Amino acid sequence: MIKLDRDEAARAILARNDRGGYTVPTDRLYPFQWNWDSAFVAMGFATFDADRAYRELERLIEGQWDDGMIPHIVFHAPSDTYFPGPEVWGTRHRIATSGITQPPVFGMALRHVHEAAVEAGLPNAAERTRNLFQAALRSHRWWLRARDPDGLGLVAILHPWESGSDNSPAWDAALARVPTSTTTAIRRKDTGHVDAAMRPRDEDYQRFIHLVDTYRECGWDPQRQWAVAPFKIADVQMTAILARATADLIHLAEDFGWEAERAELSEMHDRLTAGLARRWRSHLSRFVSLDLVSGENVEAPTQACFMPLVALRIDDAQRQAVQSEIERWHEGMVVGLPSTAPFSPAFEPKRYWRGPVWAVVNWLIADGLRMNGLENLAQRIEQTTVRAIERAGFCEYFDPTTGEGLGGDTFSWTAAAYLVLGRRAKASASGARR
Ligand code: 9WN
Repeated sequence: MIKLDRDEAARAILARNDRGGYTVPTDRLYPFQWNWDSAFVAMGFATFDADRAYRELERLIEGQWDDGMIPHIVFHAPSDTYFPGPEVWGTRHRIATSGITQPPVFGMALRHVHEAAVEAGLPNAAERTRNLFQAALRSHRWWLRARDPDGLGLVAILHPWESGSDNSPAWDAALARVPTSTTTAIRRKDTGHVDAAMRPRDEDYQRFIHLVDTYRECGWDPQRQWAVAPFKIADVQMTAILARATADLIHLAEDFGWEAERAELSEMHDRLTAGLARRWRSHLSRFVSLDLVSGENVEAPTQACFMPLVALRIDDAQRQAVQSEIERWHEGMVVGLPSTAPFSPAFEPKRYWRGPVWAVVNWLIADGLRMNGLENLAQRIEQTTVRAIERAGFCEYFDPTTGEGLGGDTFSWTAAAYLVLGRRAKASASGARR
């Protein structure tokens, strides 16, 4: 067998998961195109093939709804290895899609891909960026209209799957109020691919599907869904990613001299960053989401609490607090950042979003730490992520207490994270030697 170097191995995973211009997260377990996975994957492709990076985003946009929403799954081609498939969602887009969305990393990816394409001298980069920019702008308008109708400066999720952190302890209290009854028969496929102990529980799935049934009965109309949603959380992770993506779109609008778009995006950005800034809780050293059904703060210590760093400039006192809090989360861990604080009673080091480390989360958190002058911590997170992948492979996630690779293997976004963070880790190591 020919031995590939790790960058080649990462590129080979992207090639292997390519289904014709879009990339599945991994074979069988996730056989369609997922929204935020594809944004990270596009940035991974941009390290060696800017044309293919654009394709990833263009194929995702084939699923964009007329109202601007970019769905969390685009079902380009049939597969019976995943539940819930298109028949459960019952949406009416030209291509079958799910009816909910996912974190809008898209705008961030677009700026990244655009810059790589310009550097590579790719012909028609400007035109492709312009088309995708308009799609991103439509989706950001959707976010504010559909998911912040009361102008809080925070966007809400109506389903845990939208957060991308499906069974995070952050949702426990809110999800407990969602009934377990479903009109759809639940036929889980995930536990046929991956050990059930590393996945959400059956009860979580009942509630997940109850929410899908509820929104399908609303005909996927955003206003009706907002009115009846039994699960509605103004999420700091989602808002932070949206605000950051908005800043990246502003950057592109400035580059291209699109003044009207720049002004519109700047207004959005001010609204979102003001909303986020109000969610800091100094006694916790973290940002907290807001449960819009109960009116309570979501105080569960999860990775989401640090995500606002990708969008905000925090002050000195906050910087010190974040630094010591993140160091506390690393105590006794082989690899950080755990998705749930190890000192929390909800911490489970192998169960999906209740403890394991996710390479793409670390990518964002390290970006936010660096933006806020916490370079050493950013480097430490990047380097330990890269080392975990080198030891365990391109796994879906990692046990923070042992570094063991878990969940699906040959994972596209882990390969993409390796390509991007591996370069940064090498650059910071050579900077340190100079
Ligand atoms: C539901 C594809 C997706 C990721 C999510 C992750 C997981 C799906 C699932 O897989 O969610 O969307 O069926 O478990 O939680 O972040 O985008 O990799």
